[in-house]
Amino acid sequence: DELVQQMYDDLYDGMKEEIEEGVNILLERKWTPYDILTQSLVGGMTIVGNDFRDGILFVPEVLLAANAMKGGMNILKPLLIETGAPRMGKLVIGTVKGDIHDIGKNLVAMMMEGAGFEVVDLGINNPVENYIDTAKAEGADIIGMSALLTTTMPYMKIVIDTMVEHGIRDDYFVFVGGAPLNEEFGKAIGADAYCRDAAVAVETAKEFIA
Ligand code: B1M
Repeated sequence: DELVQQMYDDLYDGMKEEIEEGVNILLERKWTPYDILTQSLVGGMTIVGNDFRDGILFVPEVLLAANAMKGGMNILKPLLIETGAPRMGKLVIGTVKGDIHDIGKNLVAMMMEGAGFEVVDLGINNPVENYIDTAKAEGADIIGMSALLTTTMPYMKIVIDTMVEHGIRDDYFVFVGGAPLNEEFGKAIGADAYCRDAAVAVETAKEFIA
């Protein structure tokens, strides 16, 4: 698709307005919000990620790309949420301490809301107390943690260990996700589930809550 190719280029170049326009055009063409998210936006960010890894793009450029992506996501958010689904349960989600990546976490939050879950978004760089205190105060069913760095993913274990220490581990389901994680890591740190992507997070939450 020519427009999707163009959007990959625009995302790469951090062109927020063009990305917003592209999203609107795809909506007019009756693409589903989910397909727009996964195919044009996440697809474009994967290209950015590869060139970031390879030293072709640097932090300032990637920040612009992230900002453009968020512009597109903001248009899709109300559409993903407008499902009128019955309330399913409550998720407290945040990116762990030391980590400021929030696009994947935002996507999970968005899709969970779309599926009828109540979502409390803690944002980025969260110490263990943020998860525990908020989950308690909000009466959450699920605690979700996101990490995008190999250096920050071990912090997820600190959160779970602290829950065990406080005798509250079994009060919540703990879901973890983020690009550097895998199934094995999730098991090793004692999470209830590792979620490969936002759609899997929704499916898993439904399984656990139903
Ligand atoms: Co960063 N960064 N970054 N970065 N960045 C990565 C993660 C990296 C893989 C790039 C690379 O080298 N290829 C690399 C990590 C290497 C590693 O640890 N193995 C990296 C690095 C090194 C860094 C810095 C250290 C760079 C530097 O300063 N030298 C720095 C660290 C800052 C910090 O956090 N302390 C840094 C900074 C940044 C920016 C600020 C510039 C920007 C973030 C902007 C923002 O988020 N607002 C950024 C970006 C954008 C990326 C890449 C390019 C894209 C991440 C992204 O948004 N992907 C990324 C490369 C890559 O991942 N390919 C990279 C799209 C998103 C939809 O996918 O987040 O994987 P993802 O989420 C998915 C799933 O993982 C899952 O569902 C989501 C949707 O399907 N999921 C969950 C995620 N969280 C979940 C939680 C759940 C469930 C599922 O809970 C239940």
